[in-house]
Order: sequence, then C-alpha cells, then structure tokens
Amino acid sequence: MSTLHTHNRVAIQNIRKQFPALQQTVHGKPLVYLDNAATTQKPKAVLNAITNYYQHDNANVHRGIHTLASRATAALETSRVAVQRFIHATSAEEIVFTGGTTASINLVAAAYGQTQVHAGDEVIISHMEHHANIVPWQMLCQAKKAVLKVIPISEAGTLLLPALKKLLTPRTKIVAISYVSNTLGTINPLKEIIKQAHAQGAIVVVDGAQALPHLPINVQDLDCDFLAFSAHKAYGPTGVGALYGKKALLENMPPYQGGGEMVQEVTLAHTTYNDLPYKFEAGTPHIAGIIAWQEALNFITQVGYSNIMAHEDALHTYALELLSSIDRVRIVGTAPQKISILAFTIEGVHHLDAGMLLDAHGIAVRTGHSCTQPLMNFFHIEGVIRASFAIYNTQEEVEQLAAVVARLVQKN
Ligand code: C6P
Repeated sequence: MSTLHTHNRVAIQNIRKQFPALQQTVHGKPLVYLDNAATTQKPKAVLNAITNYYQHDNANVHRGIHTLASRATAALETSRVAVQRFIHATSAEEIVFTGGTTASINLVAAAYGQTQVHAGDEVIISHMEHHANIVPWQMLCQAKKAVLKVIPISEAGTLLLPALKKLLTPRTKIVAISYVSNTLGTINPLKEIIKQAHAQGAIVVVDGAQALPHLPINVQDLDCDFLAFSAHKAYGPTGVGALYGKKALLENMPPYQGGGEMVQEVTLAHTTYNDLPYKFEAGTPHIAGIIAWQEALNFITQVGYSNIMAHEDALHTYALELLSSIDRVRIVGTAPQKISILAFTIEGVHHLDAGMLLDAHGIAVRTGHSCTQPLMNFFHIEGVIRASFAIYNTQEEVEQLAAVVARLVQKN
C-alpha cells in the first residue's frame, strides 16, 4: 500500500494521540481497534466535555431559572444547532434528541405509523437492514395489519433496485432503508430510492447509523423525510442520537412518549403538548452526552470527511488485498460503492474462534451476525468476522490483522 494514498502518517499519529483508549495494551499487545462500526473510540475533547458538564454545569435542562440550569440548557441547545448544521437540516426544530438510531426508528414507527399506516397499507424495507430497521416495522405492520415487503439483494450485497419499482404501490406508506449497511459496507443509492418512493406518495426513513462516521450528509439534498442516527458510531458518546424529520411531518405526528418536558399544560383531565422538538423529548435527556456530541462533530469537521474517506478507503483496499490473498478467506459484501467495513468468513474456522484468537493478539473485531440475521440467512452463514476502520487506524494494524488471520488458516 502506498503511503501516498493514506492521510499523512504524522497527521494520523497526531489524531491517535487524541484518543486515550487507543494508548492501551490488551493481553500484553498494543490495542488494534477494528470494531469501529460497533462504536468508535472517543477523542479527549468529547471526554473533557462530559467531565466538564458534570463538574461545572450539572443541572436539568429547560426547567430551572438558576445559573447552572441556564448554562446546561444553553449548551444542550447549542448542540442541537450543531447537529442541525452538520446534516444541513432547515431548522433546529427538526432535530429531536433520542437515545440513538434504534430509539429514533422506533419513534417514527410508533408515532408516524400510529396515524398514517392502516390495514392493507405497505411498508418496504430491504434484506440488508440492521435489526433496528426491521423489528419496529414488523411490530407496526403486525399491529396495523399492514404488509411488510422486502427489497431483495444481490450476491455482491447490493440492492436489486428494479425490484423496488415493482414493490412500490399506491398502498406503500413508508420505505425504511439504511444509507450504509453495517455488515456489508454497501452504500445504497438513496437519492434514487427516495425519488421513486416519493413518486408513489411514500415517505422515506433513512437509517443513517453507519453513514454519519464516513459520509457528509445533507438531508435537504437527499430529500429524505426522516433520518435516524447515533453519536457513538461517529466519535461521540453512547446513549445519544437524533431523529431528523421534516417539520411538517413532525408537526402532524402525535407524541411518542408522555411525561415531563413534552407538555404545555396538564390537568387531570387533559394535556396540551409542547412545540417541536420538545413534543418528542419526554423526560430528562442524556444532557452530558448531547453536549459532548458537538465536540465529536467538531472533530469530524476539523479532520474533514474528504480526509476520513481517503484514508479509510486506502486501509479498506489494502485489507481487502491482503485478506483476499489468504486461502479459505471469503469476503462477504463486494459492492462497488462501499465504506470501510470488511466482513469475511474463514472456511473451516468458526467466527467466534477467530475473534478470540484475534483478541489474544490485541485485535478487536466484531464476530457474529452483526444484528443482521436475515442477511446471514441470505448468505447461508451463521456469522462473519467484521473489521471496520476509522480515521485513527493504520497500515500496520491492517498488516497485523492479516498476519493473524493467515496464521490461523495455516494452523487449521
Ligand atoms: N450497529 C454494529 O456493530 P444504536 O445501537 O441504536 O446506536 O444503533 C443501531 C444500529 C442501527 N442501524 C445500523 C445500520 C447499525 O449499524 C446499528 C448499530 C452496531 O453494527 C451495533 S449492533
């Protein structure tokens, strides 16, 4: 691999210094963290923001008149604007803070689904979805006696788009689709899907969990109706995420959960609801996490998506080259448009055994079905070994992964 194709080595070393968790050893070996699609490590700026909030500003938001409450509220609302700008939403009212992608998708399925989906209506998902973008729609369809349809995929792990044209009918209310597959790394042709869905009067819910860490997102340009995403897969804290929704849609949706914060006036007989986005934010949120999220977004902006993509692409290509040349290694997911996720199986070696051996060498990868069991069934496999790269990974780490896999194949 030519270093010309990677982000400057010194720059990567400087980036690595910002991540305390990367400085440790595991089983006596320097940690090689290649489980970034599960969650990325966090830069110091994010960790400091969390500590700073609890040490200085800890107070509940939108409730108190005292100084700490005002500071906490201002910082949380600054984060909302940062998220809004980051994904190019029209207004901060369109950003609802949630616990993450799963919570965001459940919110749409429950609140939008409750009023807009009826018996005989259709919801379309794809065969490559994460369980978080399957189960809430199954639950909705079951409750409403609606029909769940599935866009098929190819052996390479791409959507069979001509099938979507046939699946879409005037009864289709929702198309729920991932921007990027967490197992295959496939980048789906969202704009085309959204155009086709809108032409039939359906709205599109995008699972953006694996897109945010790698691709610039512009919700206005995409014209998606909802976008669900998590902070923790893109250098931010766990337990925090957002739902972007077009204002007109959010305004017409009933609240999802009832409680404090989402109300205007409560009597024992009747309640009026708060304005957007608070109508969907019942209860005390993960204030520290939301405040720290903006530091993760700043980190991405400072590094730049173009640098992130170029560096990760180089690592991914190199890993593909090394792993493909090893006997009995089969790559799962070979779409032409991919982000830096590399799933594979080793003939004759169980994925859990491979994961344990890699861990013994300090190498963290994900093993198993990656919360995509329908996809495992499609490929007739139980699970994969998944290496996923971030901006702080290096060429040497790719070589270490390939060397351990090669030794494993030799021994078994
Ligand atoms: N995927 C993985 O290892 P939460 O847990 O709510 O932040 O994100 C759920 C989710 C939804 N959609 C996609 C495409 C995802 O990849 C994930 C999380 C992790 O692949 C953990 S299962």
